[in-house]
Amino acid sequence: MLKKDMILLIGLLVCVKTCYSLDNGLALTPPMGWMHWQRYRCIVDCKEYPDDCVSEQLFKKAADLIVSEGYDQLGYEYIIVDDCWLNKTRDENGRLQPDKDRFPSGMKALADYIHGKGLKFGLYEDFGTKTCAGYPGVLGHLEQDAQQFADWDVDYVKLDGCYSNITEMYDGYTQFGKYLNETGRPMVYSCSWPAYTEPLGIPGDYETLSEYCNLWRNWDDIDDNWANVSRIIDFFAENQDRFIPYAGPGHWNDPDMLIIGNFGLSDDQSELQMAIWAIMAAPLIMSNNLATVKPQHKAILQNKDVIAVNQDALGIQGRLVFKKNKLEIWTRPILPIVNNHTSYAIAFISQRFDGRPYHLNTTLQEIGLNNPNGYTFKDLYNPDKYDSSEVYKAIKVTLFPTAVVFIKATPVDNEQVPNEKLIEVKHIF
Ligand SMILES: *[C@@H]1O[C@H](CO)[C@@H](O)[C@H](O)[C@H]1NC(C)=O
Ligand SMILES: *[C@@H]1O[C@H](CO)[C@@H](O)[C@H](O)[C@H]1NC(C)=O
Ligand SMILES: *[C@@H]1O[C@H](CO)[C@@H](O)[C@H](O)[C@H]1NC(C)=O
Ligand SMILES: *[C@@H]1O[C@H](CO)[C@@H](O)[C@H](O)[C@H]1NC(C)=O
Ligand SMILES: *[C@@H]1O[C@H](CO)[C@@H](O)[C@H](O)[C@H]1NC(C)=O
Ligand SMILES: CC(=O)N[C@H]1CO[C@H](CO)[C@@H](O)[C@@H]1O
Repeated sequence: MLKKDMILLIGLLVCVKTCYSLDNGLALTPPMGWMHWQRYRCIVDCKEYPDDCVSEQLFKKAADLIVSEGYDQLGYEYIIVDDCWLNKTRDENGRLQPDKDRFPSGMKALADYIHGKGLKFGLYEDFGTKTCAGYPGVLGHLEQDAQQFADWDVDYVKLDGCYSNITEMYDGYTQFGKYLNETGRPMVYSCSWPAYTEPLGIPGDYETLSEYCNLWRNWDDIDDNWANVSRIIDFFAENQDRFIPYAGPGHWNDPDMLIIGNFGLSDDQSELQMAIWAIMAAPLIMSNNLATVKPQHKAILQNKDVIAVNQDALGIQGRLVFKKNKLEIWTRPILPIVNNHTSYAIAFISQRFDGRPYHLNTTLQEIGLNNPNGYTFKDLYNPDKYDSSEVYKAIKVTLFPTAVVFIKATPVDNEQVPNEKLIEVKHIF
């Protein structure tokens, strides 16, 4: 079977439930970029915090650093303004206006600056009477605000859900999506709707979300600590059968921002967040100070192999396949396809805190990797670990507390191997 047909077939299998998904041509792979919220919150006092307040300077500096530090070359492209950019009142014509002390040049000028760097511009609003921080929400102005965003050359809209009635969210989120579409300007549409219902025990309407939104926040906000990362991973694992069918090119589950490069995660935990976000086909939206990210954290954020897993064109969200004693195995089917078998990203993670190492071993078949000829391995954080001419049918890894071993397994096609004797099939236990 042609590789192209195989991709299509897998695509169809994945979209059984989502064949009416949003078609604005955007977010065919999970969006990548930078957003201010987790790191900078709602700092509006620019006298006291001139370098950290939510102002046009902050976003211009982020755009500069995305380019000068080479993040743009890896795919990070959206510079997203979260809450606290607005004036507390609309103008005399009912239009949204930015706080003119902190955004004196206006939003169109900021969009132009960001576009001038070859990047894209994201902007926050809220379906409700007010944003979470108390600025004007879009309720009562849906069409006008969608048009305003288009007029400002916005490329990505995050629509939050504070100060709104959850029974009105179905109509609100779908209607705003229609108005965005009617502007004629393609804008990625990020919906926070399920983040307001799931914590109340009300399952998100992922069928509708995938028809109207490019991504949606399934759960609570992330803070800068391991406990939050761990809770999000557990929540997505517990609910994976509900979430995974709706992920695919153009529409993604969003477990929230990458906090790598801040204060709360160890080096191992940073590798782990990046690996699991890659397995989950999650948007890679950093929220950090790009000027002070430590070199080892920058290397994680810029790991090409891990980003390639996240951005894999099959667009299949991976899943938890094994869990015992807080040791877990996650897998995600990815390209290339060899002999009708996909490759896989495999993340072995420990959520334990006791300092001792734990061995985790499995045959590849037990975790769903069925190529009879075996697989070659690449350890994505330790690329020299495996010799690419060796073939494996099983694996054993050593895990330390809250750490990850992240492997790419590529199926071997024996017919293409010139000298079978060169290949040693290994069972490592
Ligand atoms: C907010 O808008 C009001 C009314 O348009 C205006 O008088 C005021 O100067 C604005 N304040 C800021 C900080 O933008
Ligand atoms: C929420 O909206 C529904 C439907 O419009 C309405 O019946 C209900 O009273 C509203 N609840 C609140 C608290 O406003
Ligand atoms: C609007 O929706 C139509 C139908 O899904 C789609 O073909 C078109 O690309 C969308 N346009 C924009 C600007 O999102
Ligand atoms: C993150 O931790 C805070 C407390 O710091 C908590 O309120 C919040 O619910 C947590 N979020 C998640 C996603 O677990
Ligand atoms: C590839 O897989 C498909 C779907 O499982 C199957 O129909 C087809 O016969 C397979 N082709 C080969 C060459 O094994
Ligand atoms: C976690 C795990 O899979 N451990 C297994 C490793 O292999 C030994 C020996 O076959 C098993 O006893 C463990 O259960």
